[in-house]
Amino acid sequence: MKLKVITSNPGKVAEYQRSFDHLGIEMEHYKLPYDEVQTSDLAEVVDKGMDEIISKGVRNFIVDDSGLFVDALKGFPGVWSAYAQKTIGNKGILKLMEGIEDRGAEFRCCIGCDIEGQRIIVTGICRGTITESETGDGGFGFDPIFTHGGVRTFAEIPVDEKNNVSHRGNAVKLLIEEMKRRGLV
Ligand code: ITT
Repeated sequence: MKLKVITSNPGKVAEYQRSFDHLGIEMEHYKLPYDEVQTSDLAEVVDKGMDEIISKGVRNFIVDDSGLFVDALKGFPGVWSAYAQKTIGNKGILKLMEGIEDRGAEFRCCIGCDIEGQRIIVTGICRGTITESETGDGGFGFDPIFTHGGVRTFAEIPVDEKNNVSHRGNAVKLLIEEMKRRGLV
């Protein structure tokens, strides 16, 4: 079986491929821009995005809307994560966090999967902390400033290790459970 991963982000595709390898499901990077509705609810963005993609005749795909929610910044950048990453970047987030002791944050990932005419939407969370500086060359986005275990950042660990604990990995676990429950895999 093959699923399209509809995203502009090749890092997401690599993570999905590792997560679905053991099921023999192949991930195909598919670029198709779709509107991301302005809402504070990741699942709503995904649900509306899926309607639009299906209306263009594309089926059997995954879409993923994710974000970093920092406690001390009242959830910022949250639904504005892509914009924040492009504008102020990781250095800008670290700057906003200067002198702040509460470094708590969480990544959230909402996955929408269209498979054999069925729709599954799941959300995964990963709690962690914002580091004092950027570390590591792996991963993407906010990975160099986020640590789950308090030592290495997501940019310093292999994809499999990130998938074991990450927001996306946790969402994938729920997705696979639901696929199995429905007899789709
Ligand atoms: P698409 O919307 O095209 O899928 P994107 O990278 O813009 O790609 P999101 O809107 O879901 O994806 O992500 C918002 C931002 O959060 C973006 O800058 C990502 O790089 C970042 N992000 C998402 N997941 C992440 C992860 O696992 N690790 C680090 N940063 C992540």
